[in-house]
Amino acid sequence: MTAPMSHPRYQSLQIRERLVAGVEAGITSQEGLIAHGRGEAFDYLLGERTTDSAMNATRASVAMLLAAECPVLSVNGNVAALVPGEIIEMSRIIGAQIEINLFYRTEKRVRAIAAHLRSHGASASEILGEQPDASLPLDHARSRVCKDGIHAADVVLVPLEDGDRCQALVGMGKSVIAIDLNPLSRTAETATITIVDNVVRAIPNMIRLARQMDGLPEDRLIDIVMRHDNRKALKDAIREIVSQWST
Ligand code: PTJ
Repeated sequence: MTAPMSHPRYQSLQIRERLVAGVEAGITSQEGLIAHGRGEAFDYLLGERTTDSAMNATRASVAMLLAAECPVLSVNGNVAALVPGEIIEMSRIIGAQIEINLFYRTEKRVRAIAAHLRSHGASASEILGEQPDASLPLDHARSRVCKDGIHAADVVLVPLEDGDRCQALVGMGKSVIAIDLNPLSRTAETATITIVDNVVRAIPNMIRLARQMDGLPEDRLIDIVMRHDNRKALKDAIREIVSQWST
């Protein structure tokens, strides 16, 4: 079914359809649909907009990625279905690797995601994750990473994360940027910077800011990162939800 453009929830229905198509194409897990439903509920509470605190976190994240020596963008089944072209575009502006890393890992789904990213213009060498050769201290499939990718990264972007891997990456001394609509999640609290926004808005915002900020001196980028306080940003996000519904 294709939602009519006149439908008041057209955008939201379109996103759902992209994820359902992702499941049908073997890219997104069925569990990904459930995770999306949870995200939708928080997005509704946020007013389905990028809040001021999310934009501040986005700016700090872009500064962190631009200042990084070895940045990696982690891709799962939801991200591949929702923002495949945008992830590739951002990786090129930032100079980051893309690595497929799945919670519900099957080799078939990893291959389908890699082929999907290639069909959106990525070259084979831009996509890591098909042949993991290193591991994170985790007892599930997300432990399987690439030596030259997530394992070596100093900054990892983890959209739609589970708290475990976020904790493991931070424990390894890496800076972690999470994109998570739930400001109360373990991931949101554990990440170095959390962007409380929908990936379909956050990644295009990151691309726009990366274009503007590319070329800023390193000390300026580091200053932007240092002035960001994740705990305060999460409190601001909760305040923005409350004020959205209390007027
Ligand atoms: O493709 P796989 O196998 O790696 O599986 C991916 C999922 C997302 C299924 C897996 O990581 C998972 O189970 O995630 P969780 O633990 O359900 O967490 C997903 C988080 O992402 C929740 O806090 C949601 O609120 C949030 N979320 C869902 N959709 C979006 C989102 N955040 C930003 N943008 C979204 N579109």
